[in-house]
Amino acid sequence: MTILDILHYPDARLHLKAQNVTLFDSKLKELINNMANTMYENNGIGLAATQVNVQKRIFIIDLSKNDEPRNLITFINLEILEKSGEVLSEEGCLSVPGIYEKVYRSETIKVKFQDENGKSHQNEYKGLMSICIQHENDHLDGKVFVEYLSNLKQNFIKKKLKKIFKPE
Ligand code: GNR
Ligand code: NI
Repeated sequence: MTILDILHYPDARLHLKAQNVTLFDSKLKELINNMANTMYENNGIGLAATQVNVQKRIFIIDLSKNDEPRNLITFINLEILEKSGEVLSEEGCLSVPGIYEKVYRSETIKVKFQDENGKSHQNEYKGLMSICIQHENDHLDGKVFVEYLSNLKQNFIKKKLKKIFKPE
């Protein structure tokens, strides 16, 4: 069981753009397995490959409650086909620990993606799943949710996190 290191904002590697997955092999499954262990260990509901310093278009989400069986969903090469509506959503991020801020997201999204076996799916999502998919897909484009906030707030958050994660 491998727990991967999570990059913390403002790490420049969080702003790299991820590339499509072309090979659906056992190495991919191992990466997804390690990402899942890392997400569960840190009590996250989602994790994007960018956050563990892998620039591939992979993210995972599990919205199951603590008293429910796990329900991991793997999204590979996701594309947003249609968006509609707007909602204010309070978000947190494992790469921005301790910070919770409201940002605007599309309410409903229609997406296509592949699963860990390369099989294609098309689906419409609303609610927390829609918000989480947009948050994770942003990571793959090199975007962290705090970039939707004012520069003043971003600078405050940078200062605060630099203090916490100061190299010894
Ligand atoms: O654990 C997480 N919670 C969360 C809450 C509201 C909106 C998005 C998220 S995703 C986040 C995990 C994470 O950082 N994924 O990239
Ligand atoms: Ni995040």
